[in-house]
Amino acid sequence: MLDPNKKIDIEEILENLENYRPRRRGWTWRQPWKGKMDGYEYIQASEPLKNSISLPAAHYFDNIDPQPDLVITSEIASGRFEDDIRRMRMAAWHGADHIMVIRTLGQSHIDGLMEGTPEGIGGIPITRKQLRATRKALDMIEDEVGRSVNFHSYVSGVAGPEIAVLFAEEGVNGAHQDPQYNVLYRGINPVRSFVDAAVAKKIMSWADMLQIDGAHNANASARVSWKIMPELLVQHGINCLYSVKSGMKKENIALSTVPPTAAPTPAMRINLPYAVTVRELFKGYRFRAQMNTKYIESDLFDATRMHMIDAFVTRLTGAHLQSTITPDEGRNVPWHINSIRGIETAKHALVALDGLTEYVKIDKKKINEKVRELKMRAILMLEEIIEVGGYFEAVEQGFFVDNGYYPERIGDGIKRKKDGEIAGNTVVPRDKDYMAPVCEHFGYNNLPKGIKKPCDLVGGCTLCKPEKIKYIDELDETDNVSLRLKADEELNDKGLIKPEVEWSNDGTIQLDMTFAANEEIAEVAAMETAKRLGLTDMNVIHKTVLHPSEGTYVEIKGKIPFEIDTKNLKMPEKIDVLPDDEITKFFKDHEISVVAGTVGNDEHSVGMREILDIKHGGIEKYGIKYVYLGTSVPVEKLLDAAIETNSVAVLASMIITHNDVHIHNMRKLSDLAIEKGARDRLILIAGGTQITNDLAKSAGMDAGFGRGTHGTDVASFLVKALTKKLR
Ligand code: Z97
Repeated sequence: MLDPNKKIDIEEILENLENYRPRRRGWTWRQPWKGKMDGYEYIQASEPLKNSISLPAAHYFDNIDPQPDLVITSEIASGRFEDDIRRMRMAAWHGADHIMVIRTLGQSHIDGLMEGTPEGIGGIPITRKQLRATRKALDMIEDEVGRSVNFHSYVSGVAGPEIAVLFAEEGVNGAHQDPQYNVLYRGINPVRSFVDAAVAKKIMSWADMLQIDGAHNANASARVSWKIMPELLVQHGINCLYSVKSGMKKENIALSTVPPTAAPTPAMRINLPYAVTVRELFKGYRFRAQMNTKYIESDLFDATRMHMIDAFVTRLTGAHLQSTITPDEGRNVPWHINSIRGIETAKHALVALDGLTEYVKIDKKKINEKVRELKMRAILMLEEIIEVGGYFEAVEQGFFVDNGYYPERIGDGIKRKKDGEIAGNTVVPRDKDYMAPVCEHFGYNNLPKGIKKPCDLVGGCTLCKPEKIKYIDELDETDNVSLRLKADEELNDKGLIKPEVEWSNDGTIQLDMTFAANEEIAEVAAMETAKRLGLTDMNVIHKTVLHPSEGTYVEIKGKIPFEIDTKNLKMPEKIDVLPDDEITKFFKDHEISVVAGTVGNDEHSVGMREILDIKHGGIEKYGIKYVYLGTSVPVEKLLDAAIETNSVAVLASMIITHNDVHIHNMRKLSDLAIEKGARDRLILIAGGTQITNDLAKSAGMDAGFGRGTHGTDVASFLVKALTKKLR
């Protein structure tokens, strides 16, 4: 069982890995849940988590963390599974239950299975060791959060069927599989691709995996992605029906739906009719909503805005999974923090839009005209595909990813030859007497009479008898998980730590800065700044022009040339702040008043007022009454007022510090309180930019509060001090 206060132990996961078996097979949806949290009713929710991190504003609402009904996806693929596992744990705590180890390059180019854990293959898990270690870690993580976490990658390339078997054996829960992807984007022979897909889909069906198609890649590849809306419907249709015919359940087939356009176009008027069309045409299938990666640049805020608008479409039209694309897709560098931000955006949007359609409905009459038009365009395209002789002929003629709005065609589509391309010469007809002694095999199989299960002929296959699976450990002596962990261990043993964004202790940080200069100058100036700060391996990762000449914002990433020694870190004193509700309840049960003022010749009243006033969360909001005596109040007056009003505490603000006047005033306050016989019943608190708790206590105060103090800190302290007095 994982301990939330301890890091996940990768060594422990690797231990006895050769004998580990995934404990379940197949995809898991969230358990629907309806109910109230902190008095708020949720309609589109799922079972709450056992351990989680809620949204930033949750502390105003008793720290509730409602989970939306949709599965939330996070793409995590740094290339090192040991690092991915840690991020998966972070993601699961924030609300992701679909972890896709998938990136924009790689696996499809590999023609066979590999062993070991090489990190250089675009960050994808194609080895048994990677898969098994990840699934084992996720089994532990799902116990910790109290919800199933789906593990996902992709079944593509010439090695597709082999990968499908590997995934089925290792308990992978979902995968992208779409023969059109291989054809269009990886130049694999179309016939081979479709034959492989049938075999792979059959295996995926046995493993009860969720399948996501590849239509979104047309969105990302087209020059103007809304123009390919009719084609997207056709692509979805081809993969859906092909999957059903290969033996897959409709409920396990997910369409990869992407809003075809984004602002600055009037996106909603295009995306909404498209979303309605897809859902009408593909009833009974599942919908995976993803942002359009084509339009996600390196700007975090733009990605977030797009995500929110897209989530609105999701809530209006319905979906089963919500993906989270981060600006990293633009930069192609995975960052822990952006994965989490993406998940938080999805969770925030879906929870905030809970039950939206109870009040807001799509005007079907208005939208139907557009929906009908899209359907007609798609049907016409299908008809033309049949006319020219079928899918393969259509691909040869460049029907797909053509930037015309069908039936318009520009002639810039992707063309692939039915008889050519990668692995073009590998397709052979199956012999009449073909026989394979394996289960879940696609197509005809001439089993000897009396044999019901093909693998009975060989004493079981790996699907029926997992003990037959051969586990091969890493073969590469220079690039393997043990070596990578060792480097980390050496640092850990010395108590050293480095910041990270991608891999453990990679030493990378991000800096942002604004220069009052044009883009060219700002970029170079930013790099020079980073260089002078001592960073290495620097890159500009984002720029925003604030004005052509007045200013440019630049984000840089780079590595720091040092480690931090955690043994020598001076930890600040921890101030425990009580939850708001607890403070409010206390002061409801114990009505009190305090006196407050700035002391001596001090006219700085702003800080004090912020601590008192309700507007910025001052102590007033908890029901504490205060008598504010104003500025430059003599110490005597503060004490007399406290006694007269029967107050329990004095809040003395002091900003001026020359000649140590603040220390002098604190002492005076304490001495005089003793003299008046009131010290025992009064809590004396000093505050100001130069005040520390230690300083105040040494000068006779009960507490001191410095820069950054909020009303809640002071109220929290009052609760604790008064509780002690009451005992
Ligand atoms: C997504 N953000 O979530 P390669 N098969 C299909 C694919 O769509 C992909 C691959 C294979 C995206 C993920 C893009 N999708 C990234 C149907 C990739 C992977 O091995 O990298 O060539 O292909 O869908």
